[in-house]
Amino acid sequence: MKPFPITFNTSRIAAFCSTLIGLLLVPTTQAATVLYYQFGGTAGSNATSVTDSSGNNLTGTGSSSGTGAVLPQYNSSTPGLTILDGLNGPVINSNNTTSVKFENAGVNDATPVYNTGRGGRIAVTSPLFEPVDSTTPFSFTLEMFVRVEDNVQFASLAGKERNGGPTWLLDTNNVGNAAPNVESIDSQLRLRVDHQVLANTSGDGFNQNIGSNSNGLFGDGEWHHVAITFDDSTNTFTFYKDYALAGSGQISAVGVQDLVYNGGAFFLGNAGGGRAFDGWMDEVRFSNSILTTDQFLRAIPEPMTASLLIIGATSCLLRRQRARDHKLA
Ligand SMILES: [Ca+2]
Ligand SMILES: [Ca+2]
Ligand SMILES: [Ca+2]
Repeated sequence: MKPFPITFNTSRIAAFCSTLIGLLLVPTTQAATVLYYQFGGTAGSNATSVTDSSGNNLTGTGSSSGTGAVLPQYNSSTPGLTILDGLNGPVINSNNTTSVKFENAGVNDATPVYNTGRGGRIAVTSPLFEPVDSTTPFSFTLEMFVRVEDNVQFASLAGKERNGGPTWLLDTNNVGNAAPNVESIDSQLRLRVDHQVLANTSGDGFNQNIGSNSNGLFGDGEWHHVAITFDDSTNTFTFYKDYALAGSGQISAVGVQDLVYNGGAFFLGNAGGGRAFDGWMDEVRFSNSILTTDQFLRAIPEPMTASLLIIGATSCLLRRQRARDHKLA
């Protein structure tokens, strides 16, 4: 019997090795969803225990604080029945029938006040929101669909708590008003970053504000997709609204030249340095890398798609009308 010929193709072996190394390296470099709250629930019921669809089981706990404050509740208003994982991406939620509604109790007073922290929130504590140590690169993306009911001054959307404030907080700047008893005409995306040394509750780096530009207005009562990314290599936050850039800013030269973590909660809707949000949130997702706008969650129908459909239908009708007029002439 002839021996089976064994030949070594060195280029093939090299290719195989590089593929193998690539596969082994992928888990440490691949983008991962840390948390994803789809807010599936029964409309009208309290969101006391919020399911995480990321696979990490980061169940959120609903709570409320302050006079007249109520728990966040599931609500039937949503940005769309279908949610896609990225532009033209796969369906990630095929039955999006509920969001979560937050109430600011101050807004409902007989004499409304638009800057109180009396409201509901959802929070979870997990090391998955923090770098393993100070040398570990930790860039991230936070995104959500949001709809404002009443424009509350400095309302907290989402953040990560640290001693006495936030490691970072996505909140809002009131537009066109500063008086507490008058509702602002709009809300503008803003970040607060407390990057003073961990032992301190104030000092260099404390309460740095980073504003979005005029594209960051979202308080018109409609659903919007909003997102921030943090680039750990440059310490830069970037804002997006409805998939368009809405400004960016670096952490200031004073204080710790990085984000400062201490194991505090990741939270939505209230506190952590901001006031109580009044409106709806849906499909909140936190990823441990910088996503591109094409990778952000998409809702069908998008507000943009709906208006394009109307424009399309109107132009069809006009064309038919013109054709008819032409025949008659
Ligand atoms: Ca939902
Ligand atoms: Ca309200
Ligand atoms: Ca950094």
